[in-house]
Amino acid sequence: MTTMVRLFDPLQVGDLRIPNRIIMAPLTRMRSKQPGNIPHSLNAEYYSQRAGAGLVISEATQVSQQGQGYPGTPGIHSPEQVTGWKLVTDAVHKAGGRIFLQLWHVGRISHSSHQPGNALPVAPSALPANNSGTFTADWQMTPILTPRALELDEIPGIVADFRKGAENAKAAGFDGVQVHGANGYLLDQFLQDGSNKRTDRYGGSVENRARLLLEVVDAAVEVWGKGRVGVRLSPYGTFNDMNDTDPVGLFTYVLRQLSNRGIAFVDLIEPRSSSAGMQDENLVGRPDAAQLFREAFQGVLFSSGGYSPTLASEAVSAGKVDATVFGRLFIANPDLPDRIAKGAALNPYDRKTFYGGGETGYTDYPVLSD
Ligand code: 8OZ
Repeated sequence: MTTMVRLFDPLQVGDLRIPNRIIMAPLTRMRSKQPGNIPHSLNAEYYSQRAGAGLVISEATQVSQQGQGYPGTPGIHSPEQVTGWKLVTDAVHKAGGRIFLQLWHVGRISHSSHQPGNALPVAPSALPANNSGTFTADWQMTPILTPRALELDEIPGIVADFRKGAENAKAAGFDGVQVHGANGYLLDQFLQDGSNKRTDRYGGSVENRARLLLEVVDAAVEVWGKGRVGVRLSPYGTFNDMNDTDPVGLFTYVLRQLSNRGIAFVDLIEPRSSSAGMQDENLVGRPDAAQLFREAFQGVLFSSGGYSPTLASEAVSAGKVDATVFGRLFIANPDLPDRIAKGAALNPYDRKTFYGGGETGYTDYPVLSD
């Protein structure tokens, strides 16, 4: 006899028991307080409105100034940022929620205007992403720069920045951390052979290309314990000019390694929606990541990528994934789990207000009880 799992069945995610399988995606909104990229009360209000999620994952948060690539994204490397994030975690906890911080380094997806000393962005290899452009610190679109390849002796410093970010996240009252290994940022740039042409122990074989991600995960686990660390990956993702000659071989290896570590969860972004809101979802005929990789990872599997409530409920009840991650629908529906439970209509999202600005399109979406 089998019982159908539902979106509203609780789930054990590492050390946490979460009340539903409707996860709030990490969502870049570029609304931290300036100068200093500091979370503030507006951000606390936004996150607390969404505390009904089984788990809230914070927006991508740079672990160092070098790790920033867009204006207004928050950091987790200064004391002021830690104090600012405390407002957010307190507000989410007061509203009954749970929140992980997403640890981020953009690598080559940056511009010298964000970098300490106006330096070049860093990457595994001196290869620019073939992107249409990038934002300077004062929101000007500008051509992307050719990054500087990290020296071998700089890599321990990158791991140390992630470790410090994990420690700061603890001081800021988060419930855990998610390592951002997806979407063409630094850790993904090391993973995939389109962007990693190194010939040292961080390039070449799959084992070598996965080394940096795994070192960062191990550092996060040392700080938090394996039950409070998650990882996000985007196999077959093409956002930020990513490509690899053997995604199945690469990500099967990475997922087996993560499986052996017994971390809290992995979130796989489905390739049908590889591009974080920059392009439209549902590219037909793309591979099915949950199906391809479920076997390689024995732990809790989250799945992201243009889910409707119906598709999410089907994926969970079929046992294909353990929980589903919602981005755009959570932007527009602070009470998304409540609406799904009641079968209520969903507010449409307004793409124009995704990035930057103030409360408009951020904290002013209506809830059912309004
Ligand atoms: C959209 C705009 C800027 C950054 C990602 C952190 O794709 C992002 C991002 C998304 O993971």
